[in-house]
Amino acid sequence: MRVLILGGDGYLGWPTAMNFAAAGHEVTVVDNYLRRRIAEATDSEALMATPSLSERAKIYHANSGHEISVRIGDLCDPEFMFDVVRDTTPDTIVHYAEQPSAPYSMRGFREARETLQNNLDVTFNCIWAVKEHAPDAHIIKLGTMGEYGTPDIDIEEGWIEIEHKGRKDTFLYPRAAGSLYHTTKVLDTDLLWFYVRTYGLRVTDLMQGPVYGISTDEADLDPGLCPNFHYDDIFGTVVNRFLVQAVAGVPLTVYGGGGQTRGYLNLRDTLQCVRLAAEKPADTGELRVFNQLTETFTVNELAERVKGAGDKLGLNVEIRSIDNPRKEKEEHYYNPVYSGLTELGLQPHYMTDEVLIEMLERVRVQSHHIDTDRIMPRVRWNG
Ligand code: USQ
Repeated sequence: MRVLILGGDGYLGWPTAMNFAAAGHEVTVVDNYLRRRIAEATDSEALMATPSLSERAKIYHANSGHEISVRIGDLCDPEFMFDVVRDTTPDTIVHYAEQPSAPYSMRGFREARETLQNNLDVTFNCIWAVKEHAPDAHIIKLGTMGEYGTPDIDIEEGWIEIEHKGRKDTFLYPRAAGSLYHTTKVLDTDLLWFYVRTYGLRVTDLMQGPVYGISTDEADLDPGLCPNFHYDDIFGTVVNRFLVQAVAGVPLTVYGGGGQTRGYLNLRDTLQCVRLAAEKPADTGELRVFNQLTETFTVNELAERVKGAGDKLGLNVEIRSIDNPRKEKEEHYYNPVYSGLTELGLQPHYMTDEVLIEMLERVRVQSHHIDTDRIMPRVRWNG
């Protein structure tokens, strides 16, 4: 397949690109380094410095023999998006090209507007580029479990049948996101659904939970191929943050009561899910939705697991609840369905003690790079 990866510089975009190339697909990555610029502007750089995309493509080629083509540019510019799609004639487009941080999107008016505009412009331009120049291409869009929020009923896989006054119909599952970032993903889904039913596009929308991990088969070939691993309050997701905090001797930052439950997955499983979705695409005129997670935990359970693994390494990990900077339920029902990707062939890597210990050891090697000033939350939802 010819695979176009939008947002190829990201935590998930770069490992995905290498994984598709390793499987023999023809891969092009596109990015404008938006996340790098925001990270620099907010003092939120990743734990290990990552080379530019073209340098990483060279390192990967030297280590594997596989080529990855790189295009640098802003996909919010429709002409650039159209050129890229015309030039690459993709079979599959993996769309990660969004401002990915919930806290950044809640930092103030400028950041909220930047998130809204960037995320919706890229999705809109992608839809039109496909419609005009590659109508048979399969769009794989990274959505989020956060689109659903935390309703007091089971979360279905994208769609729900509703019976109302004796009649029935099927609708997108109701959404109630908890940040402006997550809301942009709800709006993306609505845009995609409109164009799927109007123009017969083929789309898979992956509702992903928080991802953790550093290792993939390809990333482990060379230190320069490592994903950008964030532990700061802006870009770091909770598991990766807890791993770094455990190594740095900072008490694990449980926000509020810690009963918040989410669906987690290992970075290796993100790669599997995206590959499975690409290799078994949605039909023409189908918006296929998968809930992309492999297990659910409360924040308190996560903290206990990281503490358990850290203590085995002699780290003497502490856990401390701090005032929750977000507006979210700290105790709630959470029961999502997530069978679709397993039916496609997903073989989960669960969060075992062994997996946690291996990640802690990887972080420990980089402990001299940890800046503990980047750990406490700086953005408040009601700020
Ligand atoms: N949390 C803590 N302590 C921390 C950091 C986070 O208790 O130090 C809590 C948060 O309050 C939240 C949960 O952990 O309840 C998850 O937070 P997170 O920062 O790991 O994830 P979030 O900001 O919700 O977003 C992340 C990704 C996003 C993805 C989403 C899936 O950044 O791209 O869409 O996870 S989900 O959380 O299911 O919406």
